[in-house]
Amino acid sequence: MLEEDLLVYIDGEFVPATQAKISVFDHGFLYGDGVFEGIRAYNGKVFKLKEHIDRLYDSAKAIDLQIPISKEEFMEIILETLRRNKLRDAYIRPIVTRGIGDLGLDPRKCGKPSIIVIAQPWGRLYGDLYEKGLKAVTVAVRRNAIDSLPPNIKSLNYLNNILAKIEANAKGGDEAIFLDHNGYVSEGSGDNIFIVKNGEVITPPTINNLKGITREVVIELIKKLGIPFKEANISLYDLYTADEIFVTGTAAEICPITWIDGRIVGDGKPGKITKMLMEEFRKLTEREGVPIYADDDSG
Ligand code: PXG
Repeated sequence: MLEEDLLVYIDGEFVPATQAKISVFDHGFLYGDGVFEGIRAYNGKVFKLKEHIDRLYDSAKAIDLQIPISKEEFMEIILETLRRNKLRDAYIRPIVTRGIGDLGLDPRKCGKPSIIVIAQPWGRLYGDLYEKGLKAVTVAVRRNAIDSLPPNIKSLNYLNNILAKIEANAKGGDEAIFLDHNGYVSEGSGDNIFIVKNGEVITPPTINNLKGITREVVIELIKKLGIPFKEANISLYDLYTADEIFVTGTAAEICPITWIDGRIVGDGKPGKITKMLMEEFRKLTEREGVPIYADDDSG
């Protein structure tokens, strides 16, 4: 559903959402050849803007795509897109595509990359499941191998994740949990995963998953609160015997998992450490970020 009066940034112009279009010859469309980010604005401030822009440029570098503007210019375009749409709380989707080419794969034949920024109002991704917890299912489809399509690249090709989501939907789950090709837990279809066991929080290293910005923020919070923490490989056994499980992501924020593959997690309710982190995260997002409006004195 398109928001009729929403303005979308495309290559230097702000166009109404209904007219925001790119060429069918853009390799972003033909091959998923491009990169993107998902960013949130809370209370008139963009949360972790620089970190998201740094990751966008790293994703682009990894696929040998040169973004034709500076990071500073990109951040200003994001802020201006929010201003044009008079948004204070929003989900922001910057996209960089390879640009218009021919029907061959070769990216060298593409012209200039296209830069798109969509910003729209946003509620809670999982609705009332933040109180109840998600039902999660591990899926048969494995996370992209690190030596074929590294999961660290936030590319426009999300079919691996969509296949996982289709499988989770079919199995009656709210979210899919990926294993990697070695059988280690990787991440959710659009979020990173954490477990709590005997008071210690554990998350997999980012070799087999996206280096989540929310994941980083949550690790900082855990350390600040003095909660024991380690990065370690996680197995199915670890998932099934965890006291608490939660996922983290820009869209998902922090969301508890209370059911996995038919097993009840802990006592079936969001755990104590998960709830504490959810509260601290909420306070942080209200407080921190790059102000959108110059005369904003609310924060
Ligand atoms: N893993 C994957 C595969 C992701 O796509 C995350 C982890 C969390 O990263 P951040 O930096 O956001 O903490 C993501 C990002 C959606 C949706 O609709 C979610 C993402 C991207 C695009 C859409 O749920 N998550």
